Amino acid sequence: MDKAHFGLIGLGVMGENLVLNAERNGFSSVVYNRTYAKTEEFLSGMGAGKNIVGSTSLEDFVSKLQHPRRILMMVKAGPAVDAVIKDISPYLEAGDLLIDGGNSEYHDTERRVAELESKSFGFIGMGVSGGAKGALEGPSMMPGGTKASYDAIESLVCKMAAQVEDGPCVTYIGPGGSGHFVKTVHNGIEYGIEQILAEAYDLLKRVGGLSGTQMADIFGHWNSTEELASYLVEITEICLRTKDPADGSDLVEKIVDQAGQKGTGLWTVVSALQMGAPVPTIYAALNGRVMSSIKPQRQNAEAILHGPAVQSFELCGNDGTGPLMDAVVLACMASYAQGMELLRIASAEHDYNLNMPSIAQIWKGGCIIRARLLKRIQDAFNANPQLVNLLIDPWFAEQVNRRLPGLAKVVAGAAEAGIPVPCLSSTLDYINSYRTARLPQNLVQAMRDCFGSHTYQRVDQEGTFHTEWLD
Ligand code: NBP
Repeated sequence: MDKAHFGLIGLGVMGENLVLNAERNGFSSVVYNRTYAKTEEFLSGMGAGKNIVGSTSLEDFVSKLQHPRRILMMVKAGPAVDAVIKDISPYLEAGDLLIDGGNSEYHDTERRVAELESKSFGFIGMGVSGGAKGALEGPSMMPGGTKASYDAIESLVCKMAAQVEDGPCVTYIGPGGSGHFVKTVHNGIEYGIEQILAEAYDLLKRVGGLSGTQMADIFGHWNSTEELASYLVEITEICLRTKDPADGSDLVEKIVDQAGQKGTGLWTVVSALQMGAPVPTIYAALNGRVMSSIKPQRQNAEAILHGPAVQSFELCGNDGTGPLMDAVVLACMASYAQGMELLRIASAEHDYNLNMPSIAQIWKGGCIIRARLLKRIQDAFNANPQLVNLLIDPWFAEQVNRRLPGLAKVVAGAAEAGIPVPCLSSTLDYINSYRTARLPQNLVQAMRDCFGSHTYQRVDQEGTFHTEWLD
């Protein structure tokens, strides 16, 4: 057999679908998995009859690839990536290229790019989003590393990616760990939107008294609007409509209310705090998952700590319009705005030179946060590449000004009904803070100077001041 165009290491759910995608697009492939039984299972199952061969060792794998080799690693993020790099390196030659397609922490990618490029191997850290189906049919991909390394994989990734009206959902993101950083922030935005939709569901169920099917109808209406049409709203409708085959009741009500996480939401929030970027909606979503995980404590506290009885208030009509839609729209917009602002700040800090319209473009298809709104985000950054916050773009500002009263009504109603809405209430505080020219931190500065002589600036005089407050 001729040597293969493309190699894949790691036949997990993402790897097996990505190699099928590459093969469908004309790239003959060779696969390697640490546990060989999985390779055999794949080649006799999903990979049967395809232009894909297996390999029994990394040496065998490398020998079956055309030079320069293009190798995609889809293994668990963390030490497994370093282990594969170490084990495969003795067989690689100058010009060969490794791509880490897992959810690696971006500092790890910075280190690996520097190490591998110094040995004349190319290294790309590439975020991949879209789950198993996206990996097979066309994901959104966020590759970072040197431009020369990206050029060597451009034809491959452009064919594999989801396609939207203005091109494939992949582009060169920037140097070092920028691809994995952008994927991390993508996931942070995803955390936000998932929690926002869960809060809407909670209100529709507990305040509105709606059944799963009735709630699904509302989400269906939302999915037909420019502001909310998105993959996550679409699957929320599906989840709420799905019945338990055992008794025909709403399946979602049988699921334990504890949400897991693998790190990218946490990394988004930690990076944002370190870089001074406000991401309160995303942080509230992360904290929502943490709160969900302490279920035994919550069960115990329910009997001890009392709140108001749930009372009805206006949410939305049968067509989905109303204060709750306003609240959900603004919170989703805030998640994107916060994520984009974090990218802007990180780009300056790390010299990533991120192209904001291009990032919005590659998120329009294939990925989990794909949404019609991304066209508006792309337009906003095209109109003003220096835009510091999406919410002050004219189209978004009109949305904020029109929908803010609805968001406030929902947060107030939820507070009076004793129902937690962390993402919605954080969004309200975020917008109210952002549109307030004078915040009360003047008093914080006074206290800091009072107890610690930290000094302060005055609004009416230049310079740095200290007062002996306690005399
Ligand atoms: P997993 O994250 O479950 O990883 C499974 C693969 O890693 C298997 O092939 C396994 O080999 C291999 N592996 C491990 Br674990 N330790 C290894 C080591 N020390 N050396 C060599 N191989 C090792 O698979 P996945 O869900 O397909 O995800 C792959 C990557 O893509 C992850 O970073 C994930 O975060 C990311 N991602 C996943 C999704 C998703 O929807 N699942 C979406 C986007 C990105 P074995 O068979 O021998 O154990």
